[in-house]
Amino acid sequence: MEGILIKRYGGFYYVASEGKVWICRLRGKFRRGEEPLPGDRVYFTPLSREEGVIEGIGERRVLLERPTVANVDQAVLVFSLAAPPPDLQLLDRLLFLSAVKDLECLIVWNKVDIAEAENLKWPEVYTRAGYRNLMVSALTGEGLEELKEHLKGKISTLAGPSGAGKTSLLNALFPHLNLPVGELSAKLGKGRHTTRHVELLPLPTGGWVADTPGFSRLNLPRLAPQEVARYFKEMEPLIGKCRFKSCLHRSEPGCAVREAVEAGLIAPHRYEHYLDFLEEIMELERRYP
Ligand SMILES: Nc1nc2c(ncn2[C@@H]2O[C@H](COP(=O)(O)OP(=O)(O)OP(=O)(O)O)[C@@H](O)[C@H]2O)c(=O)[nH]1
Ligand SMILES: [Mg+2]
Ligand SMILES: [Zn+2]
Repeated sequence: MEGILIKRYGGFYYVASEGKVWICRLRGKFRRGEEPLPGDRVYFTPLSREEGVIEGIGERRVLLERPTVANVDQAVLVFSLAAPPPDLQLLDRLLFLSAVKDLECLIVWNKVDIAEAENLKWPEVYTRAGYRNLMVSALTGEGLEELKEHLKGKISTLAGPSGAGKTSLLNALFPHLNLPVGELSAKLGKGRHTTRHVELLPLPTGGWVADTPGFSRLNLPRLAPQEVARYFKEMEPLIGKCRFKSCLHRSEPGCAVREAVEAGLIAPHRYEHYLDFLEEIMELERRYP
């Protein structure tokens, strides 16, 4: 039979097929690192009415490492407008990595009900940069109908820091799921890593959404330094417009990217993050040539 792997837990693989979930083990032939991941199509032999053995994996279109999930159509990046305040460096990393993987993104700004005034500008800043944005509240329900529309019929993964409200949003959208939600730590105002496993949940509107554990660190991939700007949506159209073909948009004269920053067309923090990522990627090249 064929199915979709929705969760790995305690050495078992949960496979959805023909409207139910099969608890499977792996056939012994799988090597370390070649095991199926949530989102993979798998082939299995039923052993009873709810158990089976996984025999093989279908072709993998996309593989994300953080969160670890395969074959998603889009990443829904959940950040909160207060408690915890949005970590824009992490957001820009996620946008950058998704662009490298050619994966569609949707930024979801949660907790609009308690948003700090200075954070209300971010959705517009990112819309101007060329990204899709939604402002929502899992608590009041604001923006949730629109979010539901975006999830319909697709395989999506949530991603973002712990405490941003990923699980709360799923509960608010689909109350029958009844997923456990975490408290914020009073001292740090951060989440407590309540969701511990990636799990694909079937949507009543068709499609799947993966709830995932929050994280705060994300490494960059190896890339040529000249490629970095291409994965910032607002910089991409400027490529080739600098005086020098090899421009890295740092302090070269006649740089179209820097001119756009100075003219207020590129948000200063985005340019700062560009410089950070460039430096990090060049450091990788120096260390592991
Ligand atoms: N005021 C307000 N609080 C919210 C909202 N959404 C979530 N919260 C609270 O934020 C806290 C964290 O929510 P979770 O849904 O567990 O966050 P998470 O992103 O799933 O966190 P991890 O599973 O650790 O990655 C909980 O105390 C929620 O009640 C919202 O829209 N408004
Ligand atoms: Mg969670
Ligand atoms: Zn330049």
